[in-house]
Formats: sequence, structure tokens, C-alpha cells
Amino acid sequence: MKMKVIGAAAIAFGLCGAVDTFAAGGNKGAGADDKFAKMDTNGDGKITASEHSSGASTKFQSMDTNKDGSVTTAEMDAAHAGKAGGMKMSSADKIKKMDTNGDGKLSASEHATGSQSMFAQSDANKDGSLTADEMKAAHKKHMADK
Ligand SMILES: [Ca+2]
Ligand SMILES: [Ca+2]
Ligand SMILES: [Ca+2]
Repeated sequence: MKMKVIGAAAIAFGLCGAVDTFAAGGNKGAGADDKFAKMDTNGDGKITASEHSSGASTKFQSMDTNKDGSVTTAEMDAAHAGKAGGMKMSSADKIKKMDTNGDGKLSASEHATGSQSMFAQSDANKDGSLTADEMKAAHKKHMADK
């Protein structure tokens, strides 16, 4: 159950960019790789908690298209539209995982909290940073857990 939140965060990255290195391996892991490369802002192959949280916040902002400070199911759907892979859960389900006040929308802080817990769960060796492998493993685990 607790792994579900990973799925919530293991998605939605509207902006694709400098990810060729990681995407090259392409296939099921592509979603995770894409996410990884995006969050590894200093390119050292690891994602620290701060890289992760700023990545999460960027993601949140990109999903919040009307900029009202919360992400609705529709906004998340839109953010995911056209993105292949990793879309096993509905946006509603993803939001539900992180929607701690149960208003059906994701606030920035709810999203941040969800992302933090995802980070903690993904950090298998608890060294405070995520490797691509850890992220992939977490991603896979989530898929299996669905
Ligand atoms: Ca890094
Ligand atoms: Ca919004
Ligand atoms: Ca909420």
C-alpha cells in the first residue's frame, strides 16, 4: 500500500529535454529514466533530497496549469496526455494517494509531502540520494504493486 505513492510521483513530467543519455536504454524504464535525468540537476548520477524536492515542485507547477496552487485530476490528466508508459494508475488514484486533506485536489504541500515519502521509499540504501537503479527499482515495485 505504502508503495502506491511512488506511482503518484513516478509520472508526470510534461517537459522532456536533455534526457537522451538516460532515455537511450528506452523501454519500460523510460519513464523513470526521464524523471531521473530531469531531477538530477547537477548531473552527478544521483538525486539528492533537495534535487528531488525541487524537481517535484517544478513538476507540480507544470501540472498546475491554471496556477491556482492545486492540481486537479483534470490537470494531471492533461499533464499526462500524450505521455507513454508508466500510466497504470489513473490521475484520480494518484491524487488520492497524496491528497491528505481529501479535497480531491493536490496542493503544493501535499505534493511535496508525497514526493518526500516517495524519495524515502525509493532510497533503498538510505544514503540520502537516489541512483537511477534505485529509482528504477522503485518504479518497478510500484508497477508490480498496483
Ligand atoms: Ca545530482
Ligand atoms: Ca490547478
Ligand atoms: Ca488536497
